[in-house]
Amino acid sequence: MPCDYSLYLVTDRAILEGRDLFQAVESALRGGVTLVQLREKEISSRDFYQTALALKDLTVKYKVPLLINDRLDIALAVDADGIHIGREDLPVQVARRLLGPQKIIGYSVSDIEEAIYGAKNGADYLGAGPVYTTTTKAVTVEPLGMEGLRSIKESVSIPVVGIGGINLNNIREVKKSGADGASIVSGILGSGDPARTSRELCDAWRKG
Ligand code: TZP
Ligand code: MG
Repeated sequence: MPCDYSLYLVTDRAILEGRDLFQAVESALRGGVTLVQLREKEISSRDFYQTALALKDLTVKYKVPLLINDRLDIALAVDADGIHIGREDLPVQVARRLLGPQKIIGYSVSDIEEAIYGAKNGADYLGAGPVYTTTTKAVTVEPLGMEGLRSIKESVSIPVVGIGGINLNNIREVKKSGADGASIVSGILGSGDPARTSRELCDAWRKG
């Protein structure tokens, strides 16, 4: 089944500042996010598993795929729809061998060389970033900007989603640069009303 990457929510508890993760994600799902990635960097494997299990129920209810950041074991344990990995995680081809052909594998890239590597080794889509400056993740590379995002998109034939600093003010630019979707953390979870913000982001993406 083809995946709709257009409004891709990535979770981060720090952004929630104590607000409930499930309520925030459900709100974003009501607003129309098309894909959800559970990204946890600081919890135990058991807590990661329990969170993933509960989020799986929620995403199934809204018929939206759930991807797991980094952890192939957690993805397999909860039968998630796939994983999102980067160059410090399992190699893409190994993840593909373990997950099989049906699961979605996303790969993080910041330049054309990494993009070609990911596409060649079996990724289904690329997360290209940071597109703009962001404080959500400590990044060492310069933002790609529109030109960088466009050149990555043109270097591969698989879908490319932009990530990093995307919000209502710039999501149209991301679409114009040829991306297949916008991957967003703080632009949705940092909003007091994720449903409304997601609805507005969806509209902005659709109308271009
Ligand atoms: N990878 C590259 S930038 C980033 C990740 C996970 C963080 C994006 O967060 P935000 O809040 O949408 O800028
Ligand atoms: Mg990773």
